Amino acid sequence: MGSGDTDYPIMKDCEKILKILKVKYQTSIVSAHRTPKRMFNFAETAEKNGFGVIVAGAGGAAHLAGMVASLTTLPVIGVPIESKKLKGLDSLLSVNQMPRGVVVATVAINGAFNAGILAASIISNFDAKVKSNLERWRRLQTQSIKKKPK
Ligand code: RP5
Repeated sequence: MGSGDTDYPIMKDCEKILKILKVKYQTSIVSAHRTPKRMFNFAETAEKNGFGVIVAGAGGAAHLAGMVASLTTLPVIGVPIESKKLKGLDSLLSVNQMPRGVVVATVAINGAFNAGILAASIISNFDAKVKSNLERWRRLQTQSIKKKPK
């Protein structure tokens, strides 16, 4: 995620679902603007270091996800973090409006939980345990929906 104080409280939601689905993860601050060399190094070595998916959360002029995507062929999921002045519309467009040929799969503003689900879904293509965890979680979610309001 980026270096803003707003980022981790939101990205914790991603950690939450990854824990539930038992997907191994690492959380780091990799600021596109303030630590560009760290970002470059992280993205370039991510595949070699065993990452299967990268979830990148940033807000405002949110270049992190797009720049990471430009440096790796791993799937990159962008989480636009809500900003104060424009309520995250700036973040959403920065993350989502990628040029043809470099892709960021973008979730909703503050959609870190769904980013975790999507990451798990990608991992489940080559990890049977994660697949069954995800299927079970989806079943439980369906069962938890009431037929009528109370
Ligand atoms: C903050 O600026 C946001 O939270 C966002 O993640 C950040 C982007 O700046 P860098 O971390 O790339 O410096 O407002």
